[in-house]
Amino acid sequence: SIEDRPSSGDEDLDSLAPPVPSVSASRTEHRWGDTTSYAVKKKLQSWFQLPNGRWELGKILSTSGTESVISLPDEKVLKVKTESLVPANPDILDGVDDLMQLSYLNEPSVLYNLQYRYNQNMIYTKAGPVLVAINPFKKVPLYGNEYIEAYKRKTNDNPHVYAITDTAIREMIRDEVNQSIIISGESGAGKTETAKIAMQYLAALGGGSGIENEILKTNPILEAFGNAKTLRNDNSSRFGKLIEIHFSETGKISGARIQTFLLEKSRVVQCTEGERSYHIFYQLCAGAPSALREKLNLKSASEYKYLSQSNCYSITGVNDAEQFRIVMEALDVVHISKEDQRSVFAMLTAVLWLGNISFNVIDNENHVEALADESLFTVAELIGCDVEELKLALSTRKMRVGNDSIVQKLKLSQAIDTRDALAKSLYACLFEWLVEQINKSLAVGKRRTGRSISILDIYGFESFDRNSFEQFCINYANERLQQHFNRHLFKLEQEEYIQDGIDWTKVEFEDNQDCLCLFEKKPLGLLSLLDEESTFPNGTDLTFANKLKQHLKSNSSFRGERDKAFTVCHYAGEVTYDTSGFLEKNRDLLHMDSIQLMSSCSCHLPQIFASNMLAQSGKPVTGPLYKSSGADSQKLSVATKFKGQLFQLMHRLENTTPHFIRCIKPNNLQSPGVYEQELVLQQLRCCGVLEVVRISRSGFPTRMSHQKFSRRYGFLLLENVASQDPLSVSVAILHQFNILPEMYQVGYTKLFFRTGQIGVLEDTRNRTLHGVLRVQSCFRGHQA
Ligand code: AD9
Ligand code: MG
Repeated sequence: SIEDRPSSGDEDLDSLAPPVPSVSASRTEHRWGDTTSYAVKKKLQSWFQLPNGRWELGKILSTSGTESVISLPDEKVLKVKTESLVPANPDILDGVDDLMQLSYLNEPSVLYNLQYRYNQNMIYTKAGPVLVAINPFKKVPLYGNEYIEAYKRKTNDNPHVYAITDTAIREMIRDEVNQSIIISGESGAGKTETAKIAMQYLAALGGGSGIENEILKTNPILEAFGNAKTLRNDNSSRFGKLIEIHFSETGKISGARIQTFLLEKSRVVQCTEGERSYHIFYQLCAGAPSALREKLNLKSASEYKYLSQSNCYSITGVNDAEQFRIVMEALDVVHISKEDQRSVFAMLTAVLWLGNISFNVIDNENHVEALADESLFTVAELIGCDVEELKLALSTRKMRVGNDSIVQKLKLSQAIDTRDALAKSLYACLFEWLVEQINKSLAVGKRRTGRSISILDIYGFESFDRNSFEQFCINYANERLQQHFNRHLFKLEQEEYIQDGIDWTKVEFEDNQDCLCLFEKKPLGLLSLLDEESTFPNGTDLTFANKLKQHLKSNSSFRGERDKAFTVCHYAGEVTYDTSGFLEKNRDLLHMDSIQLMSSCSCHLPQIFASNMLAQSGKPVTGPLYKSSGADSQKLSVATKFKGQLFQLMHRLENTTPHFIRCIKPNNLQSPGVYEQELVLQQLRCCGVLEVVRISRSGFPTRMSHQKFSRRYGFLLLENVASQDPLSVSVAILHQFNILPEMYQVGYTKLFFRTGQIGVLEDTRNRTLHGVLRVQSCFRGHQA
């Protein structure tokens, strides 16, 4: 099949290019001696890095071997080392829409090109096969029906999420292969917005049955329950999401399936100053109608400890009450019954009231008992359990010693942990249940065609001052994704060249296999060691950290740190993790007493949650419920479950044609118009954008089998070649059209072309075909 990646467009620009530089994998381009000397010789514009790190465009006035004199825009004239100059592109290339078109591909030129476009609201730029999207942090006039229509009709060919989504649809139909759109980037870079924009386009093109509206309405619901304001993003997704949109034979949307990954549930009970818990809590408190408030005994957000601890209730520009109405409406659309909706709100309120339950010390051994106050009564009422049982579940633990069952009283910290674990569990189960209900509503009928487009919006790489278990999992997921990206854009591409026997100098790329091994190796990898330590009754975060240091010290991606910390060298940078809380978060235990409490509730949601939990741990509801540890050791650890989910995800993605979008955050202020070079550069580097462009540019992105090529263009040949084999016909075509030898390679089975080469042939073919058709229709006209 033809795999014509986006062409570099204006071919005349090629003549401006210096001699094609040798392919190099170095990240800094200073070492491109040959191109620098070319620029110096021609006295072209050149980039010069100021001591503060900013790149300035200078004009080379004179050069004497190792030293050059340049003039900067502010008229300043500087004498600099010639080797520190980086060639700049001619003005005519300002703001090209594909970085592949840059004559000089180096960091300052790429930064400048993206900034040039960004300043004019052109937030999308191609980097070879990858779409780069820079967050505008403001409304840009690039979306809506008019734009959708233009991309559909191909009258707008500027890079866009719509364009990449359009390609995905076409390739799905043409090749009968499932597609995926993989969106990555740091927190706040715009992944979720980008995913919604892609969904909009799919809905517009594949809509008609009404299911597309349901699919779009899942966004406000999942964002309400799974997003929160963080210091980095007012609407930060705290879960990963893959939405698989199915199409019928006629190209219409027939249904969808959502898979979510690892919700950050610690946020329900604990959240940093200035951040918020999940949006839905504030929306409910602000927007619930009075009848509902009364029924739930719902107060305002500031009255709940879980919400008040971080001292942040509102988000600039967001009306929570209004959002609540939008969510309620969306719940209707995805067929969550009114009764279920009421149960959902009751669970949410129960979680909030749980946080207000406090404890009294009852003996001189510091054992405690839950205070029988409004909080306790309301929780019991909302989940439908006996107040005494709730009190017992929060203040005691039943244990089995031999054949006897004994009751142990809890100390304050144990009681608080038990209470918080119940709150987290209730919320996480609610989230899962909701996704399941949505999936039921969106379910594809029995007539599956198996054709789908999946959109992946997963939390980006995170590196904070203090990094915990959540960042550990998130960054592990990003390593997996990065490998997928590398495999497709570097490895598979080059393997194909080599397999087909073409002349190719291998491009090196930052392989992250070592880091993945550090996580996954058995038995001495981060995940295995974490699981092992989590099952030891005496294991602590400190013993875990020490084990890592003991076993992994020789691994080049690992470094032990003082106390309980360790550092991992990720593809995107080094991150130091503090192991405090790792074991507990990985075990994620909910005591049997709490599960049993939930299964005894008269409300149906807690019952469902309890039986799901028991099913997951493979335990019967009856029978020996208590073990000496009071915990259930058969349950999969969080890290292991997550790893399994990721493997399954990768397996699914491997069977699709991927389309990559890299979102970039231009500043940390969430402000429009601010473009911080260093920040952008660091993101471009960590996802290998320059390398991708380089490989695409020096590679042969268009390829076609000898058969297909000879069939498609053979009729354009002036001499009759009907009797010849496809290879000879192909070669004859190449000669007739004067395709330069450096512009293509003949492989064993395919022809490989540099960007834009096939365009001439396609044009001639179209013109010829059109001519023939016109002649034919004229001829028919005459006959009639
Ligand atoms: V996180 O990893 O979930 O914390 P995301 O998903 O990468 O993050 P998000 O899509 O939520 O970031 O974007 C952050 C904010 O940037 C949005 O709330 C918008 O205010 C803003 N944004 C992002 N993309 C666009 C856009 N195409 N147009 C306008 C945008 N604003
Ligand atoms: Mg997001």
